[in-house]
Amino acid sequence: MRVFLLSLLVRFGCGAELQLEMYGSLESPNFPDPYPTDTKQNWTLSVPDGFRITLFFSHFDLEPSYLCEYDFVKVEADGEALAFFCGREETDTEAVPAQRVITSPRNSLTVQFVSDFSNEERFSGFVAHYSAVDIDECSERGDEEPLCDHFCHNFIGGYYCSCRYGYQLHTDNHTCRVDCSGAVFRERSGILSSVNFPGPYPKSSDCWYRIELEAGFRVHMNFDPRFDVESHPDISCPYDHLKIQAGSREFGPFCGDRSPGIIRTDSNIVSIRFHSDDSGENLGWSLSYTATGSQCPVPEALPNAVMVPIQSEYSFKDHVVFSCQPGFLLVQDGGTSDRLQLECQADGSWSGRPPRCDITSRWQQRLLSAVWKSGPDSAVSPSKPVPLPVFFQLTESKGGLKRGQLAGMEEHQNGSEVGA
Ligand SMILES: *[C@@H]1O[C@H](CO)[C@@H](O)[C@H](O)[C@H]1NC(C)=O
Ligand SMILES: *[C@@H]1O[C@H](CO)[C@@H](O)[C@H](O)[C@H]1NC(C)=O
Ligand SMILES: *[C@@H]1O[C@H](CO)[C@@H](O)[C@H](O)[C@H]1NC(C)=O
Ligand SMILES: [Ca+2]
Ligand SMILES: [Ca+2]
Ligand SMILES: [Ca+2]
Repeated sequence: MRVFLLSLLVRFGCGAELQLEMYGSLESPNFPDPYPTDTKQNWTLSVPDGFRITLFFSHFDLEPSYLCEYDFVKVEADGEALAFFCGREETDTEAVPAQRVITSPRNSLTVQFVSDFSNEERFSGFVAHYSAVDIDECSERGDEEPLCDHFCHNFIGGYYCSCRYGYQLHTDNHTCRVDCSGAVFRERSGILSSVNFPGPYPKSSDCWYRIELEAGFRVHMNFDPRFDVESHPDISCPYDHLKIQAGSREFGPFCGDRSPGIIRTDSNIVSIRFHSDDSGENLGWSLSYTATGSQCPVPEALPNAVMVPIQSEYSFKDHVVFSCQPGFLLVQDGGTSDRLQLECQADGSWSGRPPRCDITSRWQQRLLSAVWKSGPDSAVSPSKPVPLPVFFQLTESKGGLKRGQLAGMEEHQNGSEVGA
């Protein structure tokens, strides 16, 4: 007869080898002769990790007794009794194995046999067989959290986990992480969020995001009210957290279900780190950011000049273009031109000085200052006509003098560069 023994070798760190059988059998002492009296014997069965043991009694013949107090067989695993047998047939107070298959929760099992001082009826005892069966780790989890974050694959003697496309198995072999670092946002506005938002974010991941704008901008962030990062009632964000670093300022850690709302940083560079641990199903966070530039002073209205655009405030990167009213000449730094563009710079100053609009000929300048000497009211009021040559120049502004022109006339009157 061919005996086919399947066994696995399990290596231990110290080098010793323990042979773990995949199946086997056990018998009561002296079987098939009657078992001895006053006997206690234990069998410890073990199979490789990843398996459990099934035990089946093919023969069972013990002395019956009330609640099996004389002779008995007890099956235990991990300190818990799985079966307690005696007798020849099932009664109210005695249990026999019959066709029952006993299954251990894990890879070991002990069978204990005890006989008392007598075996007068020559009970023959028992024969039992055991074998290793695979544990289906993927489907036998009950209410516990699944072993694998995404996919679980059972095989004989073990199981392994895998992840959805775009994720990597963490070195814990169970959770699925993402490579979510290194994104740099260089636009003046944008949206950042945790991966999958508003779906559960990946576990075991560290995500770094950076907003990098030119110096001169300040980043403002506005968090979506939907905010859900795993938290703890007593300890500050021990599991998952969001931290923001902006220049020398730090914001966070943030976790829980209250959105951080609006965060105004003074920095043009912001880094955001989001850490998640290996469990939990939380929905994450999202934020939109905008940037405002350094503010430049509103340029003063210049005499006879037109400035576009007119805004209540000017910030970094904004432009203004100056040109002069007809009949006036744009002068800057000794030269003349049609128009001049100034830019609001990173440090909140303009890229140059505003130009000057000089009247084109000398006699016109004289007339203008002569008119001015009769008093400012006469110049602004359309009901009091001013001498023709000057009025001719000023009608271009359609319906009277603008503030800038009025101020300009003052300057012309006492300004050293024009000379009366
Ligand atoms: C057999 O195991 C049981 C517990 O499982 C223990 O109480 C008993 O002392 C053991 N008997 C022998 C003979 O090792
Ligand atoms: C994960 O699996 C690899 C190969 O299957 C193994 O070498 C490693 O020890 C495992 N890591 C853990 C933490 O179980
Ligand atoms: C010109 O007049 C204005 C107000 O009328 C005055 O503020 C300014 O200092 C004067 N400039 C000169 C150079 O006198
Ligand atoms: Ca007995
Ligand atoms: Ca398995
Ligand atoms: Ca978590």
